[in-house]
Amino acid sequence: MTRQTTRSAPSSVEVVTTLFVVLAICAAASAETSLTVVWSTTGHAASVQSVAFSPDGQRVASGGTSPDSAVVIWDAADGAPLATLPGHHAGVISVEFCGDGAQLAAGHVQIGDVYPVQSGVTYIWDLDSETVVDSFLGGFVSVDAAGGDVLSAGWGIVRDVGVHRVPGGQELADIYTGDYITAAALSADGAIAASGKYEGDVDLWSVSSESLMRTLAHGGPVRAIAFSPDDQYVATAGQGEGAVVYLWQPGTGALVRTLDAGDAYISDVAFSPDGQTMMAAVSTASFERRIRFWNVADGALLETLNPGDDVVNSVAWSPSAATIAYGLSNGEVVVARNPLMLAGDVNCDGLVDFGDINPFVAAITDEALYRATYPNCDPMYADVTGDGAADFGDINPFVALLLN
Ligand SMILES: [Ca+2]
Ligand SMILES: [Ca+2]
Repeated sequence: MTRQTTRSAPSSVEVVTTLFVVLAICAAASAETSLTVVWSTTGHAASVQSVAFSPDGQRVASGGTSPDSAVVIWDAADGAPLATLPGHHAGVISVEFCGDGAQLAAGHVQIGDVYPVQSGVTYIWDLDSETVVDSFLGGFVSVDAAGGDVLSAGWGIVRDVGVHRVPGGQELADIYTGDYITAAALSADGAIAASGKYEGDVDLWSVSSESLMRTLAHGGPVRAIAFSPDDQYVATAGQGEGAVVYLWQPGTGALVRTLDAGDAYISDVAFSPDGQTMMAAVSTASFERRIRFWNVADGALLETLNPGDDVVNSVAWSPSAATIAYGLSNGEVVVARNPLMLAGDVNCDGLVDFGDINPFVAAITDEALYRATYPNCDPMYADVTGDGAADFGDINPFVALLLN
């Protein structure tokens, strides 16, 4: 009897093992997805500190630092500049659309005339007339889900958190925090204002009673705060000890989980419109710039994009989640595809196949019918070309996807 030393047919265990190795290699290879840029433009003379989509997804606003210190409004589909709102003071640090998208809140840094002290001021622009209709103390802005309540907080000597209703400017809260504020956010329902400190804690304030609800023990300087669309979570992120995204329950102050990729610092965080995905602009431990995506429910890192060498200061989701926008330290504004979105999967079952033909036809011909039939999907999944429009130009590329 000879010992069998030759390897003939692999056992099922070996096949399964090999398959797992191949899958693992594929998973590792897909961990950094190639970036699909829809458009990019150098619209600012200096660093873009903030970007935001309008509620209808048709416009993108960006705010730049000195010397232009301007807000530019772009066509979200192709990056055509629609308006430039002239600069004020030493730069724009924060922009959000408000008032159903008819207005824009822009937080500025201003330097005193007599003493060179910095403070923050927020201007409310009417976008039709391109005029300033209101102004509030504070440079970090955040808007509730309805778009009517505007938080403005902090910067320099301003240690206040204010909440005002637009249009009209009615004051809902004016809270003196006593702290050097480095980030702020308003909950989706407008009931809670969050302010982050350089020292590391994040305070949650009741807007109605103007009182401190609780303090979240975020470690290290806070650079970004965001509430999930259902206010189930508040995310805090920053640098130092806290170069991770913390997810807290605002109601109890409990730390639910942390999203950690070993990064050096995080510039910005944004929940996807459905609240299921967290996007963050990060610098890695070797100071490479990345945009990361995590699954909120279990903290799994889903995707990483490499946007180049310039710092990503700000990230934003389009309302449909088909695209993202980001602003760079070199003055560029970029709109790119959401890497988690499978173009052509128009019925959102995770596959691009013949089952997508009918929803594709509906998406490009009858959007109302499409939305009624697929309420949890989005017609932008039919935008196979990635030009921001789901239309007849997508037919041939969609057919090619089906046949390949
Ligand atoms: Ca499908
Ligand atoms: Ca298209």
